Amino acid sequence: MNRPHSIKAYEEALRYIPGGVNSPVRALRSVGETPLFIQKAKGTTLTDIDGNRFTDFCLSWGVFILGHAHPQVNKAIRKAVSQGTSYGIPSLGETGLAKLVNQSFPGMEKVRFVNSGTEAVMSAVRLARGFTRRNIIVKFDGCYHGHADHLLVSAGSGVAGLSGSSSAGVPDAFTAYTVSLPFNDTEAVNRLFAEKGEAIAAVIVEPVPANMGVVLPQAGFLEQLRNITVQYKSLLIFDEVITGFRLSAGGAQKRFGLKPDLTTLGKIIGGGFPAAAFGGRADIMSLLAPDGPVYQAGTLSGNPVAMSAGIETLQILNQPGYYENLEKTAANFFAELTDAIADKKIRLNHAGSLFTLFFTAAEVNSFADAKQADPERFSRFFKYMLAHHFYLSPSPFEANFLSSAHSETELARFLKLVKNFPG
Ligand code: KE4
Repeated sequence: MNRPHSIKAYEEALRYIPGGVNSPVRALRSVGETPLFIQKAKGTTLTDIDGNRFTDFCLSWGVFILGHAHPQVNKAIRKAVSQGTSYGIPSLGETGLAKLVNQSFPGMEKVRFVNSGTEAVMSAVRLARGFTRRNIIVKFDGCYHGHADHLLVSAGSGVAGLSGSSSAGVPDAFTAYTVSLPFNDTEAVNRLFAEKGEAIAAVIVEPVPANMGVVLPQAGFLEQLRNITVQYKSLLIFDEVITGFRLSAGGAQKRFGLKPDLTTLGKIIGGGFPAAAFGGRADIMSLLAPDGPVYQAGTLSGNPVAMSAGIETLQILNQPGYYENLEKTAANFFAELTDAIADKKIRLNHAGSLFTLFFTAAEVNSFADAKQADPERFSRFFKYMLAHHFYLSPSPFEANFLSSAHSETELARFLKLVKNFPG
């Protein structure tokens, strides 16, 4: 496949933008490829500036559960844009989207909109510390919660590729109150709380981590996080930036029947625009400025265009049968994918419409397990699929995403390619 325009565009981008990208994982360094430069996207099809078309399984990192450029969402966006794109003054869409979030996530009694998942998590953590007047935050190895200084500790996603899974430029003092434990290690959680429970402000977790690749919570693990945080009067934060509106209309918390104290959302909620949210118990949220002493703000937060895209997206997702249909498609696909990899020493982890193929025969239940998979084989698989016009999430520490726009034909082609993958 010829990509001369992308190659030339990347050379120019490198002159002006670090790594030629505005988010590291897009540089395709972990798969040794030159990034695509996309001209347009519609449904599940990406078209690059060389005219090559790809079936997209990354979907802007999980945003487009409906597929790119959904006509109803685009119509709502066009209408919103015609009325101005930002006011910096309240607009009806903010309350409209907050009500939809509250309907799907009843534990989110109050919601504040921000512009990225990083902002949502950073704000939720500050709120948890303000509410509990404690400092320690517990996270889990391989979970990624955005790039706020204090959370770049043993993080997944693009950080996983850095040495030590942390970041330069973060003073030790900034991570002194962050403790990262192995995911699924209930004993480690119990030991930490026994030792420091009274000083722990919150536990933050991706209820189904997708930033070390998809890893499933083992039976009782999330329930123990809920129980022990109640016992020690710490807060439980579910980072549902990926799982929210994906694992069900009410995210992972509805699927598992658990109620965190705070939840963060992103990606799907913005319908393709920069919008994210944090929210939870009203008594905790009442500490947020202007009501309370915990400050948080944002010029474009609750932007009317993003709100309109989010409202239209959620209204489509709320239509009867949407998730049942997506789950049915996903279940059939994963059953066939399991067959396709049967003798290939590849491990499939999936939840809802999220999935990761780990290039190892071993189970993957933690970041340490995920790091045992073979990156070279992943890289060969990524290139093989790209050569056959499938764009996967370009890192072994990421998830792939099904959407309601993927056709049976596309899924069948994907399966056939996996079955014939030589590596
Ligand atoms: P953003 O700041 O990138 O909007 O969201 C940060 C974030 C927070 N929490 C979770 C669970 C997340 O997955 C993310 C961001 N996800 C990555 C992909 N794994 C974004 C892609 C990128 O970094 O370019």
